[in-house]
Parts: sequence; structure tokens; C-alpha cells
Amino acid sequence: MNKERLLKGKIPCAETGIEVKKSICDICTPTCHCGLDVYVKDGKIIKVEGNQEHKTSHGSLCSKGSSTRQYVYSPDRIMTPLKRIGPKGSGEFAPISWEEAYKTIAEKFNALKAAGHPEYASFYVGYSKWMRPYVQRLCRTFGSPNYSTESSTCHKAMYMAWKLVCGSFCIPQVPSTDCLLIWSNNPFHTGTPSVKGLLNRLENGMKLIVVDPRPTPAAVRADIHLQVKPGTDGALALAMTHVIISEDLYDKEFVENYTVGFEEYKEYVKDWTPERAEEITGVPADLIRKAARMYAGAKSATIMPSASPVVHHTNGTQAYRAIFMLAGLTGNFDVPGGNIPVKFSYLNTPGGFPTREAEYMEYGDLDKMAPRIGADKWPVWMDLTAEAQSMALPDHVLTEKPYPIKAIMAFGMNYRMWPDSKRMKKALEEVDFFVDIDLFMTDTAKMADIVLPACSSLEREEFKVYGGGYVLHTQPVIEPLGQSKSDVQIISELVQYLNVDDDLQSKGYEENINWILEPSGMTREMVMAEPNGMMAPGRKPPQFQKYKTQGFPTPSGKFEFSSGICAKYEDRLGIDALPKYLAPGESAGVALSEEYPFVLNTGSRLPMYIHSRTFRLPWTASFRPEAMADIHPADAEKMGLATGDPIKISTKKDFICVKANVTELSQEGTIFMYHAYPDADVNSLIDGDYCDPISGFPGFKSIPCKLEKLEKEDGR
Ligand SMILES: Nc1nc2c(c(=O)[nH]1)N[C@H]1C(S)=C(S)[C@@H](COP(=O)(O)OP(=O)(O)OC[C@H]3O[C@@H](n4cnc5c(=O)[nH]c(N)nc54)[C@H](O)[C@@H]3O)O[C@H]1N2
Ligand SMILES: Nc1nc2c(c(=O)[nH]1)N[C@H]1C(S)=C(S)[C@@H](COP(=O)(O)OP(=O)(O)OC[C@H]3O[C@@H](n4cnc5c(=O)[nH]c(N)nc54)[C@H](O)[C@@H]3O)O[C@H]1N2
Ligand code: SF4
Ligand SMILES: [Mo]
Repeated sequence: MNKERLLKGKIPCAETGIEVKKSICDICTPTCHCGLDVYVKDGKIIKVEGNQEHKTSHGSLCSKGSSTRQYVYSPDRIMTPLKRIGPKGSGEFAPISWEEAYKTIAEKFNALKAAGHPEYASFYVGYSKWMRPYVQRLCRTFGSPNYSTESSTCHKAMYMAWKLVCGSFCIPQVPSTDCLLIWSNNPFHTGTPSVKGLLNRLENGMKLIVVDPRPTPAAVRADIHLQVKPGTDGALALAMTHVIISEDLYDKEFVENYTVGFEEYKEYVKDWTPERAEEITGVPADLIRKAARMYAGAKSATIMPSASPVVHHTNGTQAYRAIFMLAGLTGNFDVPGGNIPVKFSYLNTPGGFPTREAEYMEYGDLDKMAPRIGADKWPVWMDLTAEAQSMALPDHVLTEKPYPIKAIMAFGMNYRMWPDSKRMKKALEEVDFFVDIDLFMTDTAKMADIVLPACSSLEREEFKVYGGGYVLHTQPVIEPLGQSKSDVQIISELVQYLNVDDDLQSKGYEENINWILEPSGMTREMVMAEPNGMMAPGRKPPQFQKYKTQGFPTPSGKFEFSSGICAKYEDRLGIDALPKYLAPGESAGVALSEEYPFVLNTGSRLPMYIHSRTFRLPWTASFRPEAMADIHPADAEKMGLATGDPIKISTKKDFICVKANVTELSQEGTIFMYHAYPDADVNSLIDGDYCDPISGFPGFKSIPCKLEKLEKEDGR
């Protein structure tokens, strides 16, 4: 065939010089990270496809992954280290050398340490996960306790709820369960590679219950859809518990031998009849009964929670406690097809093999350092996690109380992630020194004093673990663009200038990953030799009912219906030892009113967007070019609204103007809007202290608001 045609068809062969290299897409959730076949010619990516041999994604790619070339070659990519020469936010920067950048950063950071206040320096990682152990170690070796991440709004509260109940993080056993209870999760939009397995299980007779305010693709396939009002999940779980106990559907042997607080809890749920819950949740009482019986009566049943929606309410951790207790109550804890406690191998993923990750990243003694930011507000968080709570970052910078934060080093920060995002932006304006390391010149990077260019996952190497022990180690498929470098390389070079007590990090990713992997029996080289990945040789299959010999790592050593940790803060902070229900907002004194009659629920995922990342890609942005809010047809009719009409959404805090999107995929009385739109920042409508008192998570999904129709010419 002639060469021109081969080139046009992007055919990989000697004649065209096109090579197909293996990599992964890291644009979204780490549990996805789909396999990529990357077509490279002359050092440039000319095409991407899904890798059919990847063992979790099996060749599929979503709209975001298909836009990989637009992501990698975005005109917003930062190409050199930069120093700010104009006012913060202006975007006026001058290129500098890496050496000058490192020296400037080291001077500022080392000065804080020399003055005896390493805690005034804060190290932060946004949604990206791959560099986290390295940043956490850097923070610790520098001597600061203030390592924090985007997990101050994601995942950690769910993790905390499991820890409060049984002492360990638990995962669902979807492939082997008879009944799946999806509690606020929309895998069709947020975890597409998992959907095939889910559909197979449904074809094989698995029962499905979905708790979601919206008729999602999973909900419409469910045997029972419990269409709750946002933030009322705790009430629903209490009513299901009421049914299970009053109808004697619970596991008496487990309750008697392995739990504490059952009698108190039983007494408390006595009044939580399905009828009472119906008034609060909007779910018919009989449907609650039916769901409770289906879940408790199945041979095995498992709960699939989400990292975010339930805990994006002021009552979220307590709600999840009540939900997770259902597993113990019904004999579905630590059994096949139930929810099982797991240990993480690497990056919050249970691979079934040991590593030295915890030792690596939790370097030094946190108890000997200053209290972490957020410690005064959220002591339960401090008891259960090793991170600072980044929701307190703006306070520390702006009020300097309990102590100031003077310097921030961020690996991928998006200030629009915070509630009251304008205040977070102000904090970045006022902080003495701010370094941002990102792929793109974002609005947050524009606030920095020094900006460093990170490269994408296709330009670096990376060890990767998937649940169950599938591992792979990528190699760069192209050279880093411009002068960009991998985050870990940046750290390993920066530590040579910083006053840190560590000789491992300067040795680079290769040596560090091998150090971490040492107990697993794997090396980077061994895994890299298999471009499509491999199963970790030392992985162990899950073991069940470990509590029978090991007990529970909780204060009582038992499964806790009444929490020993929460009880410590009952008097001081009003945190109940039982998972008592408070309406969303009640704990923060906010409720629906005549003036603000709608619930604003922010952040339900859209398939083509991932936080702030893919608005800049022409393909993904073309699906919804303008900021829109989803409104139920019944509400739209009352207000005379049609899709595309300009509207104004106001809360007590602020307002934004967007377009209406009238859709059944909403709920009457609730307005759903995606977060992080650069042109309509819904997080500016949310109070910064509207948070769960246990986790510090913001109430992103239950804000009273007002909706107004604008005249066409008033809209943007
Ligand atoms: N395409 C895409 N995928 C993503 C992301 C993304 O931004 N885009 N983000 C990633 C991240 S960081 C996360 S944390 C996950 C989130 O993953 P998911 O939790 O699966 O996604 P969400 O859409 O946030 O929420 C799931 C469902 O919760 C429902 N919901 C909202 N409020 C409530 C409530 O009060 N109670 C109950 N029971 N349900 C409620 C919504 O209607 C929604 O259908 O997705 C990850 N995957
Ligand atoms: N209103 C509302 N707010 C929310 C939520 C909600 O549901 N509603 N969800 C919350 C949740 S669950 C989450 S997870 C957060 C999202 O957390 P964010 O941190 O806001 O997520 P992103 O915008 O994806 O990523 C932050 C930055 O990381 C950069 N980045 C990407 N890859 C790399 C890399 O390899 N290296 C470096 N150095 N930088 C990189 C990106 O370019 C981006 O600028 O938002 C939270 N905020
Ligand atoms: S689901 Fe999409 S964005 Fe996420 S890893 Fe896969 S291809 Fe990439
Ligand atoms: Mo998240």
C-alpha cells in the first residue's frame, strides 16, 4: 500500500514510523485509569485508542479519555518555570530557570523553618493522586504537619464513617453479591469501566436497590429506587434499621457477640418508623419496608457508597454511620458478597499485597509537631486521619488564627473546589508565598508567585495498582513538553535545596518506588516488563470474618453502634455517639424558607467534565458549552422556564447567572448544578463554614436557594 494512504490511516508499521505505545489515562478517578494505546510518530501523539488488553477497562474510553490529545497538547500547558511579574491573578509571568525557581522556593520555605515555624508552610495536593505519598513525605521531612489534599472534600468522610463503625475502611463485593445497594453513586457517569460488570451481574439475577434523588441510569435499572430528598439519607437508614429490628430480620449472633451500643441504638430507632421517614425523605413508607426486607433477606448483600454526595451535607458522616451499620446488623459484614474491611497497598487501593507506603509517607511523629490546620474545629478528623483539613486553609491565612499559614506549595490546586471560593481566592491573594505546580495555566496558578510546569501521565512513568492486585508500570510515551517535569522529579530536585531531613527523596522516582514496593516482592523493572500489566505475585485473596480472631480496631474492640470516638466530643461539640439524624443544615442553623425555597445540590457529575479539567477541551466542552443548572420540568413549568432561558440562582451569600436545563434527570424542588465552571462558580454561593462538624466536609449538596427567571437580555 502506498505510504500516503498508510499515514492517512495512521497505520503503525516500519513504513509510517508510527508506533503504538501502552499507557493509562489519568484524567479521572484512579479506580478507572483506563488503558491507552497511544499512536506516536516523530515523538508526537497522533491518536489514542482504548487498550483492549487492559484488565479493568478492556479497551473502552469515555469522551474525556478520547480527548487525550487535546488534554496533552492544550494551548494552556505551562512550558517553563515562571515567576510572577504582575499583580496576583493578572497572569503576567516571566520564564525563569529551574534552578532560580528552586532557590526562590527554598529561600522562602527554609526561612519559616529557621524561624522555628515549619507548620506555617502548607503542602497541598488537588484531585491528582499519583504524587501524594511523595508530597506527604516532603511535608513531613520538612517538619510541617500541614499536608492536606482535595480529600478534605472527598472520600475521607466515608473512610471516617467506616472507621467509626468498625475500625477499618470497607469495600463492596459486587462480583459475588446477591443484592447490591447503591447508595448515591452513579457509575454510568463516574466510573464507566465498572458498568459492564454491573450489567452482567444484573443479567445473572442480582437484585439492585438504588438510593438517589435522581433517576440515574442505575436507578432506572433497579428493582427498587428510593428517590430521597438530598441530605435525608440518615433518616432513610434509620427507618430501614427500624424495619430490620422490629421484624426480627437481624443477625442476633453477630449483634450479641461482636457489637456495642445495640440496645441504645434499638431504643433510638424505635421512633424511626417508615412513615416518619417518608415525611422527611419523600420515599413512600412501603417502599422503605420493601427495600429493608430485600436487603436484609438476601443471601448476601453489599452496600456501594460514594466518596462524595452523602457526605456533602452537614450531617453526612452520621448518615454514613447509620448506613454502614446495616452491614453488621444483617450479617453482611466481612463475608463473601458483603462489605469487607481492607488494607491499602498503594494510593488508597487494596491490592492484597504489602508495601512500605505508610512508613514512607507518614514520616516523623505527628504528635510532636504543631496541631494540624483544622484541629481546633474537627478533632474527629484529627483522630482518624493523618492529614490536615484543608477547609481551614483560608481561615489560617486570613485570620492567622490559631496560627498563620505563610507559604503554600500546591500540586494542582483549584480554588473553586472550596466553598466560599472567593474567600479561598482572597487567601491566595494574601498569603506571603504561593507555589503552584500544574499542567495548565489555571486561574489558581495565576495567583501564584512561582508556577512550575508538571507533565502529564503520558510524559512520565508511574506505578499503578487496581483493586484486587492488578498492577502495571507505565513508561513515558513522549518526552515531557517544553521544560515540564513529573511532579516526583520536581520533588526529588527541590529537596536538594530545601532544609529537609531525608536522603531518600533526592534519589528520584525509580529508587523511591522500589523502596516502597520492597515487601511486595515486586520491583518497578519487573512490572514494567509487562506493558499490559500483571497480577501482583504476592497478593492474597480476601480473608473473611477476621474479627473473630482479631477483634475490631475500634476503642471498644467491637463493631460500634455507639461510637467511642464520637462520645469523646459529645459535650464539647455536640457530636452524638449514636448516628442521630439532624436535617441537613440544622446543625449549621440553615433551613429552607419562603425566601429560599429550593435546595441547591451542586456537583452531581456530568460524564464529559471532571472538576476544572476538561472545560478547556473542545470535544468535551462541545457537549455543554455554557454553564447550566438542571431544573425539573414541574418546577420549570411553574416558573415558565424552557431549556436555554437565562436564570439567576441566589443564596444568602451570593448569586450567579446561568442557563436553565430542563430535565427529568432532576428532582422537583431541587436544582442540580455542576461545580467548577470557570464562568459561573456555584461554590461562591456556599458559606465556608457550612460544614459537617465531624469531617469538616462542606454542605455542597443542601443549600437553600432562590431561582429567578431573567429576561433574555439580562442573561449572559
Ligand atoms: N465524569 C466524571 N466522573 C467523575 C468525576 C467527575 O467530576 N466527572 N468526579 C470523580 C470524583 S472526585 C468523585 S468523588 C466521584 C463521585 O462519584 P458519584 O458519587 O458516582 O457521582 P455524583 O454524580 O457526584 O453523585 C452520585 C449520585 O448521587 C446523587 N446525590 C446527590 N445528592 C444526594 C444525596 O443527598 N443523597 C443521595 N443518596 N444521593 C445524592 C446524585 O443524584 C448522583 O446521581 O466521581 C468521580 N468520577
Ligand atoms: N460544589 C461542589 N464542589 C466540589 C464537589 C462537589 O461535588 N460540589 N466535589 C468535591 C470533590 S469530591 C472533589 S474530588 C474536588 C475536586 O478537586 P480539584 O482538586 O478541584 O480537581 P481538579 O480540578 O480535577 O484538579 C485540580 C488541579 O490539578 C491539576 N492536575 C491534573 N493533573 C495533574 C498532575 O499530574 N500534576 C499536577 N501537579 N497537577 C495536576 C489540574 O490541572 C487542576 O488544575 O472538588 C470538590 N468540590
Ligand atoms: S473513564 Fe474516561 S477519563 Fe476516566 S480514565 Fe477512563 S477514559 Fe480516562
Ligand atoms: Mo471527589
